[in-house]
Amino acid sequence: NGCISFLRENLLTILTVIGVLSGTLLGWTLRASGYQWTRRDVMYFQYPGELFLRMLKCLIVPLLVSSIVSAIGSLDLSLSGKVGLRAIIYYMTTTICAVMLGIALVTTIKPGKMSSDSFDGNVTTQKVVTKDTLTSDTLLDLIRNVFPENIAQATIESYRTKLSYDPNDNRTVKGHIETYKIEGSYQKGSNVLGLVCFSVVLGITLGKMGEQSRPLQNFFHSLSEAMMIITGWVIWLSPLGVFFLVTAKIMEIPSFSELVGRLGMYFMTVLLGLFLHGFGTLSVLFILATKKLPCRYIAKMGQVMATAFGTASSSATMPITIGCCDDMGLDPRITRFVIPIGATINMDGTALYEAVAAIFIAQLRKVDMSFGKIVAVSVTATAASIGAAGIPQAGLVTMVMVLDTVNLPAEDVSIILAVDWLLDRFRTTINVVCDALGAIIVASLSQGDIEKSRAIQNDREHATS
Ligand code: DAS
Repeated sequence: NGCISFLRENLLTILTVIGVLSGTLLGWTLRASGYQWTRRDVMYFQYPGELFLRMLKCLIVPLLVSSIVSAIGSLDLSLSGKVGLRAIIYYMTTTICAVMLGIALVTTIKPGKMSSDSFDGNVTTQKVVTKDTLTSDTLLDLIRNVFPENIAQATIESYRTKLSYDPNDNRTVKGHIETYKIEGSYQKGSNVLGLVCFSVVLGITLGKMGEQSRPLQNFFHSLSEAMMIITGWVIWLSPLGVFFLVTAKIMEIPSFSELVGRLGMYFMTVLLGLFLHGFGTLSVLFILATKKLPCRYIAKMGQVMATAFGTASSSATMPITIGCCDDMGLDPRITRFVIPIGATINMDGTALYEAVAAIFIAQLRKVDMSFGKIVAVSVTATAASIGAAGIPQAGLVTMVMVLDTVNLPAEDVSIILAVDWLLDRFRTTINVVCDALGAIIVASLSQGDIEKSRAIQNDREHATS
């Protein structure tokens, strides 16, 4: 009956993993059938998965705001300051370690030098954009198939209506990319960052207001609990949701050959980095901070990792990460403070990937990476990971910032795009594991302060009663 209790405890995780695997199998079979699937066919498979993703995304804003406000509001100011400081120190330390590890690996393995002959110079050739292969109206998809400037112009020209750009607009592709990057990140990413800042300030204000803010604190606390209950319902759709998302993605991707061909070494370098960071750096930090082994906790994160891998969105996985930390018995005030902020700004996997990818492209183009340029890549990769939204392939958009730093054309993101859809899943999983381990570390480091603050609160309540 040990096995039965294991199955019962991990039923949803097992079903979600089966969803990912069967989605991969079905997607592969559909591709292998040789039938020319059009964009519309892919959408039929993608749509149920999109619905699941949107359900999770509906939870993000109310859960993020209510969790942070109720968590900080319920902690006394000195405690929330200490918890916040420990969280920020953890985020910066792990992200910088991830970038350093990525740079160490890519400069020793040198995947770009190994692949450069197979790219034989014309490093940015991709298949022709046709009406069906242009997966959506965003310019990012155009980057996926981008050509040298002049042909890209022709492509935009021919799809002006589809891309619904202003006919008098004569910006170059780079100009569009700049706009897309700014508009794109504004629309999708940084407003979550803005919400986090607003929630922290509101939480601090409620904490300062004391009893006067009790009704508002109760409102946000109830809203946070309500969101977690809804998460408990939505989470049961994960197996189906990730099944359709993965099937559609496998059907849609341009090529598998790049996985083992020209980008094979690059792919393995990023994976090795993510693995070493997740099970090396993070584990060492965890043991130093908590004097416990992380494997026991990581074993309980199956559902979180499976959802992160299936959705490739750490923000969409955030409600499930909070639920997982609750199940581990962590103080909800810490998890609702640390996880939402971590899901927004702490993306170790993304930071490592962007550093590796930028230097890989530089190696392909035989651009020598001076020490100064490597430092510049480290700084921008860290900043880009903070700015990246927790949505699928957000790391690709902010990658443009890192390429700019080493004067590489923004269009070069197309070189690594063929394998980005899969690397995105792995780096999102590491992003989420890092957030969850962070909550455990901050909770254990703050244990003493929490007990002290609880004692003070009890004395205060005894005094008033
Ligand atoms: N998919 C992003 C996330 O949700 C990571 C990335 O694109 O790099 O964390």
